[in-house]
Amino acid sequence: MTTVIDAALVAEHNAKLASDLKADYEALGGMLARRGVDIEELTSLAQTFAVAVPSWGVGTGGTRFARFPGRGEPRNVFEKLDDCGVINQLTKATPTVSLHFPWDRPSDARELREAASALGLGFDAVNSNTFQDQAGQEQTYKFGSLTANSREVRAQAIAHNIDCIELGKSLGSQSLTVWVGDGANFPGQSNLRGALERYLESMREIYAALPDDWTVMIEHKLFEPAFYATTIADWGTSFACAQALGPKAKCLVDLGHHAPNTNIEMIVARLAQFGKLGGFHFNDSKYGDDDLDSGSINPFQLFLVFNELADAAQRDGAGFKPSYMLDQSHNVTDPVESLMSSAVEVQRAFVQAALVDRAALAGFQESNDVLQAAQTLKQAYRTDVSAILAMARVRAGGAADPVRCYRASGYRDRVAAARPPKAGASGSGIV
Ligand code: RM4
Ligand code: MN
Ligand code: MN
Repeated sequence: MTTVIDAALVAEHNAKLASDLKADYEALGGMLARRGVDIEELTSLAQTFAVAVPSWGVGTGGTRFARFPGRGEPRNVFEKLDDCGVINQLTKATPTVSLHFPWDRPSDARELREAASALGLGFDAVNSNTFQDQAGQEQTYKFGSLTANSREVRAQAIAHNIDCIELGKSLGSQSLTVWVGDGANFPGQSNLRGALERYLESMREIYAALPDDWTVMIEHKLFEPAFYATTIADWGTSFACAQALGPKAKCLVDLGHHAPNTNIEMIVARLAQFGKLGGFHFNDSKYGDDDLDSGSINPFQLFLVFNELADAAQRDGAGFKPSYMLDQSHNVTDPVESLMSSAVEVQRAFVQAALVDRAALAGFQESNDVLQAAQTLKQAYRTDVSAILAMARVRAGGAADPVRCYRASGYRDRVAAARPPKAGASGSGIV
């Protein structure tokens, strides 16, 4: 396996931090032991955690107003993979990449698959894009894609999704995520029920092209780019469509795709209860689809989501395995640093949720001891599990402190020199 960062540099970095980490780990281990928790079990559990990196996240994003490019942005899917290789090498928590077509369309799928496996990477869900027109495309998505009035437009959008499945098959992916921006900007612009009927009709054709071991994930989003009425705006619509399509259709929860203050953990509980929780796009937000770094605004919400996931795993056993993916847009930070720290924040929530004393919680719920029930969650959430996460990384060959190690490696300077920006290119990311 090729490592993008020199393995000796990572080892040297870890050696420098080894005695501090040992002391922190032992102190935390002692504290947990007094609570009857074995730190080693948590560290092994932390090592099982994996979240996919979105290929579109390694370039600088942008807003509707501007995009301020970063240095050394990847200019093609192979360079994106290198950046993803760094993220996984240092965090050991991101072994897969989620690709977005046509942005990442390879000319040779085998070459791409080999490049990924040389870096120790695989592929998670592939994503279709019918929210933008592509050069040379015959029909425009200005008035919708899978829900469009025009049969030709719908046919083009369906064909693109089927093409994504084919590409995904050749890359070893096993799921397709469909997010459409379709909807209306004005009351009366479109027949609300008719649009959803057309969506289902289109999705049935895509569903029919899925291999038996594939899943299609329906991603809902409250608004934007359709500001008055988005066709797949909420989990209820997503759930109804997944139900109507069949067992291979599930729902994807992007944390930023809800109104502020929505109880997202309850949505997670509902979807899990009815067997329709397909996966996540993790990010954080203050107002809308902000695509900020996971855990940067509301880490308690992230913990509560993982608390529901731990509950579902306990109830449903090994069959319960939603996909974990990041979906973020980095405008003012180095995307590699943001993605590394975000992966660690999601992993932190996963480990903290495992610390919840579920039997005690169930007892307090049963006896209506509200305060103690709430305190049981808070005790887990307040526990600083950083030493567990660092130890899990170091034991797997990752970095004790991924951002510090990354900065010491000089990777960004190296790629800045090797990847001069292409004139006129918007780079990767969502613009
Ligand atoms: C959307 C949505 C999708 C992603 C695009 C790039 O807001 O979150 O998951 O495909 O952004
Ligand atoms: Mn998303
Ligand atoms: Mn989004």
